[in-house]
Amino acid sequence: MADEKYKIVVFGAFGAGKSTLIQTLDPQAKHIEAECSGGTTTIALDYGRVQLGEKRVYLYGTPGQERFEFAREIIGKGMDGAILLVDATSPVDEFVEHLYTSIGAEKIPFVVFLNKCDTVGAKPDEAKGHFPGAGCAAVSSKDHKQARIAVENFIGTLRPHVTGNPSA
Ligand SMILES: Nc1nc2c(ncn2[C@@H]2O[C@H](COP(=O)(O)OP(=O)(O)O)[C@@H](O)[C@H]2O)c(=O)[nH]1
Ligand SMILES: [Mg+2]
Repeated sequence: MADEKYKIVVFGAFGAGKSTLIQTLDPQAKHIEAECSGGTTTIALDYGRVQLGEKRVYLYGTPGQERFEFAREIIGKGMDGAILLVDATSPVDEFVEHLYTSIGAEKIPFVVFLNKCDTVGAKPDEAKGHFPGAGCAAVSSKDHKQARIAVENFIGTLRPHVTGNPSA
């Protein structure tokens, strides 16, 4: 049986919950930290996999800091879909708006996850207003079931990369 493969890239500001989301979905996820600029700067990436029925989803977490635009561009190559993870407990700032605009320009399907909705300070409806036209889901990256359902719903809207013999 052919597996459908999806490359999904998670974007979001530092502290939005990207690593938490990927770790929750795949407890075996790898969190990679590399030193740049002679050891003065650390660049952090995440990689995890999740199997949803016949769908194999490869999750890549991008570094959240503004100066790592180059890394986001490299990691984003060939993605089938993107998740913009937003901390719904803090105001949507210019950087998050920038990520939203950049992802929108990529012409690939994306969804906005309004994160940390398990906390009393979360204001998902307020955050949602910043992403007109985008599909939004209120989530908690710490909640395995919720995170999995949100990703599954998004994957269900995508066209797969089918591997194996297409005529089989
Ligand atoms: N309450 C709550 N805290 C969260 C959630 N997601 C992430 N956090 C916390 O937010 C902080 C930043 O999360 P992290 O995954 O490191 O963010 P990243 O920089 O985007 O990778 C950590 O202290 C997490 O435990 C969530 O859904 N709910
Ligand atoms: Mg992280």
